[in-house]
Amino acid sequence: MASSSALIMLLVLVGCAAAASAVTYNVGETSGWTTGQNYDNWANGKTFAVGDKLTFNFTTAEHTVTEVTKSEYDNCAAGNNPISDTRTGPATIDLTAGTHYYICTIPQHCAGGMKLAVTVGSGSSSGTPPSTTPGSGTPPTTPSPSKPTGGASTSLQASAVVAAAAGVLVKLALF
Ligand SMILES: *[C@@H]1O[C@H](CO)[C@@H](O)[C@H](O)[C@H]1NC(C)=O
Ligand SMILES: [Cu+2]
Repeated sequence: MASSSALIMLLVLVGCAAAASAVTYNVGETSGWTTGQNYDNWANGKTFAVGDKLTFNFTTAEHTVTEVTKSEYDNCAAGNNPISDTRTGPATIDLTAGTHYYICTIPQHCAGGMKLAVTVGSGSSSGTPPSTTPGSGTPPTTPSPSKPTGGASTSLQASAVVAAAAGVLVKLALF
């Protein structure tokens, strides 16, 4: 039964590739969500995609993760109706498309560094997608597995793995 164990291996590999495409970010890394940090520096250079998650590591009652508007973020002042207000830590938040502004509403904490803005791309890549509109121009039969553009390459690699796995499965079935 060599073919069935090979098949299981393939399924595991495909599963890992799919799981690897969504990322959970630990905000502030080992420092967690606390005062005295610079979360702009932490977020700098990271690409956030829909489906990724942010984990804010903090002790309940010591901090909050409160999503606010840009002006509230800029002024470090949450209104009475924040977009969301998470008071239990650690907190994991699913990222949706758009720019999200998080602050801590404990007095002086936002001014003390507890503010984070993240911009989440609408899909596979960060910011404005380049020229990868499906169905336009390029012939659809040739997959291009190595596009060197940020987050897009992850999903392209994942689909390349899936395509390769499908090909091997067909070969196994023919044995
Ligand atoms: C969260 O913070 C606690 C206390 O500082 C620490 O022990 C724990 O390792 C942190 N967890 C992560 C995932 O960083
Ligand atoms: Cu705080």
